[in-house]
Amino acid sequence: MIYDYLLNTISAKGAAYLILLDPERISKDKLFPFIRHCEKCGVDGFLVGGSLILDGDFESFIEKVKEITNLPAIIFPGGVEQVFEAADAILFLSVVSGRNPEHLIGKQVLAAPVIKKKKLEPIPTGYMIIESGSLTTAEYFSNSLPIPRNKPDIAAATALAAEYLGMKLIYLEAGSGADNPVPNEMIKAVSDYCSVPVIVGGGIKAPQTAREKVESGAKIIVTGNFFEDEANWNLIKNFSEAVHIKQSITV
Ligand code: 1GP
Repeated sequence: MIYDYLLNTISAKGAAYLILLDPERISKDKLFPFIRHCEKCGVDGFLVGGSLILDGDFESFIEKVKEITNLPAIIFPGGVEQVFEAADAILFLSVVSGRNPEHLIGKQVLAAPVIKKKKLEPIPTGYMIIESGSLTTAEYFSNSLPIPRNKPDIAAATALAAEYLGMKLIYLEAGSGADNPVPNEMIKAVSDYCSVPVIVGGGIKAPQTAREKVESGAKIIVTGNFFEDEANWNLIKNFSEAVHIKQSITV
């Protein structure tokens, strides 16, 4: 089970590091060297998904990822059409920060039978969109208001409600390419207040930032955008060491 793999990784390394692969943003010829490099650098797995798939064939993309690596490929769905059996699991997201019923339960009703049919492991995840500067794709597509970034108490109460509803992960999302990542103070408030692991992603562009998020209580760090520029690949190891707080002494 991938959820157990994540818990074991967190327990062994202090936190887990996942890289987001967006089929629209990485070319097929770069996929192989990128994934191999991630493996060498100690990345713990991949989220696969995107808000919009214009050109790419998502299914063959996931199949390709799984041909290359034994690391988990977890679907991070941008829509109900992004459910494919080649993946190891799927984040079964509910946008609990918003009040849009379509993204709280509507899409989930459509996706659940497909997930069952494809025998994918669903990981129930309370998805919380956090204000991060300018309007993000996640905010726009969810058609809901983000949680104000200076309101850690709202974030903490929302996360606890998600936990009481049975969700097994809380995802604090600043949005891909966000101007500002989720504030440390908010991560601390949420992780002190609830007991399920907290994922933090969006706008993390330096290993030190990733480390601060882990020190504030994040148990899984996600980066995506930053490694779309090949010039940054040499920093993957630094990110990995920064996140794996139990294994590294310096960043
Ligand atoms: C987006 O949290 C992820 O959903 C990753 O964000 O692309 O900004 O790293 P970035």
